[in-house]
Amino acid sequence: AASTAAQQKLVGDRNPQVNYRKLFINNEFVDAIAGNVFEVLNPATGDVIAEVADASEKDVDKAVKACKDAFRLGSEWRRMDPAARGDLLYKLADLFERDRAYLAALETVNNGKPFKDSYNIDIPHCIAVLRYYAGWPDKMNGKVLPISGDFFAYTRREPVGIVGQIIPWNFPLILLCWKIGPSVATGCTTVVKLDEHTPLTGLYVGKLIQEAGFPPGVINILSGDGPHCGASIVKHPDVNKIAFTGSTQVGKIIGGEAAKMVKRTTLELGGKSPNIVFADCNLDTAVEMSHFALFFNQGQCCCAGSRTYVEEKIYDEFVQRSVERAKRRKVGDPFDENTEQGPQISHEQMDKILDLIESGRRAGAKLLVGGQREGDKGFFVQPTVFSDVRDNHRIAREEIFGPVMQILKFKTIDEVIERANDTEYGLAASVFTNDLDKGIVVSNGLRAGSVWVNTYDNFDPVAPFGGFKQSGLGREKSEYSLDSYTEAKCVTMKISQRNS
Ligand code: TXE
Repeated sequence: AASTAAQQKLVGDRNPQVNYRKLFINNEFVDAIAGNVFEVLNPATGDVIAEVADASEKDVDKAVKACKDAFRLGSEWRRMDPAARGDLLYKLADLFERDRAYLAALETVNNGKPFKDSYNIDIPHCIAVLRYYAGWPDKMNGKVLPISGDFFAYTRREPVGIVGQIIPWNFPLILLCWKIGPSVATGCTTVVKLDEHTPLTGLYVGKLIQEAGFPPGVINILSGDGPHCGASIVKHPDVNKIAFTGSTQVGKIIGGEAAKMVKRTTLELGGKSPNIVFADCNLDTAVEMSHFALFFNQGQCCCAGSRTYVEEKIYDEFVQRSVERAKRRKVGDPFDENTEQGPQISHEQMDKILDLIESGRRAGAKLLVGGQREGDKGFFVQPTVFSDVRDNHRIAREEIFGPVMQILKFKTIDEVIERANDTEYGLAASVFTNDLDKGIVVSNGLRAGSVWVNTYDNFDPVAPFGGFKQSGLGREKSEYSLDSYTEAKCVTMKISQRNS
């Protein structure tokens, strides 16, 4: 019976009901003021799943007004005990746990990622992140400062205020939790914009927020596009901070706009992360983890290990084994429990990937497996591996965001560190070696925010995540994330006499 129960867990509902299609403002579901809607697709079939409200500037105004009211001095939210804010996050995490199968099914229908990943990776990670942040509100201590003279001085860590959060489609729920977690923990109020491809789970979270008992206006959730809805949030004069995850191109526009009003900004952008495999590694582990580093989530990870540098001595064998592994990768119906790879998010993304594959072929890289669209329904791309890739090929410089692996050859440590760092990005990197010294020296030499040694994609909530260089600004998760959601206020008081 136990094993039957375990098996049943992995059967996801292919037709989860979509009950929440409206904007979540002030704890209510409302239509967009202009009455507009847009279609949401299932990327595995290309079929329309639902029509959802399309927020525009007026709806953003309404949501920001709700944030502002919730943040007023003396409001329920401002008066709430810090520990009680934590309790709300614990409650929300419990509701994610209760609805795990439903949330996972809805995420898979809308995003295309395998149900077993949504169920075993995405939703448990969301729960862990919410619980991590739930523990913070009553631990955000200020300091008493040993100031000179007859004064008494202390600092307070106050909420930055109204936060606008814009998220992409590759991890719709995870990135929502990465953003609302610190916002709630620090006592901010938030307007979130979901990605136009994947708004369904985020709108459902509105219902969970209502159920958890958050005061109205603390978290508002909008579905809408980038240029109208997203841009209006960024430009809104009452929004104090912007947190964005998405392309480097849009990140630069948002960073520029925000800077005009001196808004705080955190940006989580693109990457072209190097994965360095030394000859002294455990080859089985290195092949499997390098495969995972690139192909996980259909290759749609900002930190994908998309430049695999392999030491000359093991290059041929590594290439051969990686090709065999890619050939075994199961592509198809995301609800089939053997499926490892579902569709890309959209026709547009699929075309971008196929175009980059073509550029690799034309540039002279060796295409060893894949290279084509898979089938003619949905947006599937074959697992693809290139060897003989050169540093100047487009496929070695641009973010592909798809299931396309580039394997490059290197000889020495100094050479590989220099080549690994020769990029405008700096999000993640990894090293495979059994030589401790090499592991540390290379990790310290890499200009990237996360370096994994003999592993990849470790996303513990306790660990910070963010980019060097054009991969971003600031850090998410971990205690480092709290700085960007708080202002340090220093209160200095004249007293009659200070003693030691
Ligand atoms: O991203 P966009 P797209 C990369 C990846 C992918 C490429 C394009 O390489 O192929 O970006 O994807 C909102 N003001 N990443 O076009 O446009 C938009 O509505 C305010 C990496 O989907 O950056 C969505 O909510 N907001 C990335 C979000 O920005 C705007 C994940 C991301 O969309 C806006 C996704 C504007 N002017 C794509 N324009 C990662 N770092 O993981 C768009 N948006």
